[in-house]
Amino acid sequence: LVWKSPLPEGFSISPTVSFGWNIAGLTFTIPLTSTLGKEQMKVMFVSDTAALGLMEARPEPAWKVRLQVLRNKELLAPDYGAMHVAAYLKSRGLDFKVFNVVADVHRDVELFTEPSTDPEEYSCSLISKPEAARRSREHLFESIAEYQPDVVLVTLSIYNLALYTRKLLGEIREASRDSHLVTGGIYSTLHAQDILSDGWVDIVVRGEGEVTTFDLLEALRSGEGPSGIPGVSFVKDGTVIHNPDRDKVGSLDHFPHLYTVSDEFAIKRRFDLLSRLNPLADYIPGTGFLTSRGCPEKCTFCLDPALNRQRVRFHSPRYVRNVLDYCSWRFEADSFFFGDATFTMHRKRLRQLLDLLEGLPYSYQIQTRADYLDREVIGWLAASGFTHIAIGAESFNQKVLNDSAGKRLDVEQTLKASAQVKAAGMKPVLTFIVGLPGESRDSVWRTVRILEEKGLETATFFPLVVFRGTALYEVLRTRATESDLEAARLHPSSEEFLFLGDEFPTRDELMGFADEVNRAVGGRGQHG
Ligand code: B12
Ligand code: SF4
Repeated sequence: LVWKSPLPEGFSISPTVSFGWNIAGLTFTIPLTSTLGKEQMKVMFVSDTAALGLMEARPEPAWKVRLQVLRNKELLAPDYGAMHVAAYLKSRGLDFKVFNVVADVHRDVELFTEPSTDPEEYSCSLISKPEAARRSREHLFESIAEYQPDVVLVTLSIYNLALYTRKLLGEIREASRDSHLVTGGIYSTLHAQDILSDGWVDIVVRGEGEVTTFDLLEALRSGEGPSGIPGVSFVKDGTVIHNPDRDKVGSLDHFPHLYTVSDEFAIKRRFDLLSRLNPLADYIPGTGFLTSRGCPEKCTFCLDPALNRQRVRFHSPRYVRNVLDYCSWRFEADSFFFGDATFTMHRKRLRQLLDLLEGLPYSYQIQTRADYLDREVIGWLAASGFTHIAIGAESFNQKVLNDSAGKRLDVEQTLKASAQVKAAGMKPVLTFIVGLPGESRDSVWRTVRILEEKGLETATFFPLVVFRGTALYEVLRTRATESDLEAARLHPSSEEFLFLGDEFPTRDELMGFADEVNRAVGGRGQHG
């Protein structure tokens, strides 16, 4: 429930001061800035650009029939990060429009339905046809031409299609020459220099986008420009300037929740389509949410350490209950997914949160680490309706796990926690990486045998892809030449690189082996 009260005419308070609070689960929000004497700007969010990339760049093997569940999810997921930013702008009384370049255009479930049954065939669905991509593209550029925005906000977050999006930004620049073109998201945070050097984008929002974007829009509106705004990068007189980082807010509860912009991002439509298309309701829009941000660990393959610097912040249990109440009111689902890196990390808060789940219609799926799962916590989860516990196991080779993956975890802990999760009647969902430095094929097969022996049947093996910005990318750089790196690029639109080495010298060997192992364990490649 959001209560908004405009301040008296002419009233103005610095936009950086804290503005919202939460009493007994109700979020009260007061816009603290005045627009008096300033012109309103036309602000436009472009959502679904990664989905458009999937349709136009067609990265391998995304359009194989066997990947239809993941693909539909990627096509219909909103830009969650942009939703957080938009929710904050809305709570501060700032107007904007959202153009969902896929979800606004492709509204029928039949478009996404897969007629072909051969898993190795390419999709024959209508959404896979060039005509579908063309319609989304037209919607994007017609919307820009019609709306004539002053500011265009585009998500550039996912490495998998980063080069596609950077190219698309050039086209958006052409179509809206006089607007301020702004990007934000994970890739934007870590590669602002590259994005600005392309010459299309005016300003990059780095890190947590809520307050920075609001302050930036205010500065643009007043004519001040971005130079005084922490957390942005921009070009001045041909030079890229990176302003200092912005401190992250202390309490996440200061932010309104992302589903307060459900209408703008067409969440109900996305939810209806996906819940009809996907048999497993894991992270469907309207049924997913992060109750915390960040992770205290620093695995070498993960971007989280670079983004959150091992700091974890939590929403209060009461805030989480509000989101769940809101979603159960808006979307009729029976399963909810918490995408936190380590959902069970804070024991006391976990207990309080579980106590607040009473009376909700959901069962729950989570991700966490094995070292935050003991018998008592597992018992709590089972008793509170949790069904799937995803654990990043990475490798059952202890040396590889610690030295190559940098994961501070004992294999025995993972095995013990998984067995206890199973014994408590829930499903342990284990994810592994194939191709970590030092791990041989034999060692991976040993992991598979352990899974079989322990009766842990829900496991997926992902080939090691390295994101620029991770510790492992630096290792890759020291041993690979530029041309080796290019050869290891996942596909031409990607900024992910396969970690090719002695054991898996070619892409085909690594990808082929991962497929072989997944077939052996029956893995289906969920999210992540
Ligand atoms: C939900 C989720 C999904 C959903 C939806 C993704 C989506 N479209 O948002 C689904 C299930 C579809 C999904 C799929 C994939 N995901 Co995913 N996913 C997540 C998850 C669990 C939560 C994302 C979230 O809610 N973030 C919360 C917000 C608050 O954080 P944020 O996005 O960084 O946004 C903030 C800032 O970056 C900034 N910002 C963000 N966008 C914008 C835009 C503008 C204009 C501005 C100004 C600012 C701004 O402000 C935001 C608020 O502070 C994260 C893990 C995590 N803990 O974040 C992984 C994660 C984002 N996924 C990841 C990956 C690898 C994938 C896949 C590539 C997996 C695969 N192998 O296919 C696909 C790619 C799909 C796609 N095209 O988007 C990686 C991302 C790595 C990367 N950057 O490339 C993450 C970080 C998990 C991990 N640790 O590896 N994913
Ligand atoms: S892989 Fe998981 S445990 Fe490791 S740093 Fe990333 S989020 Fe944390």
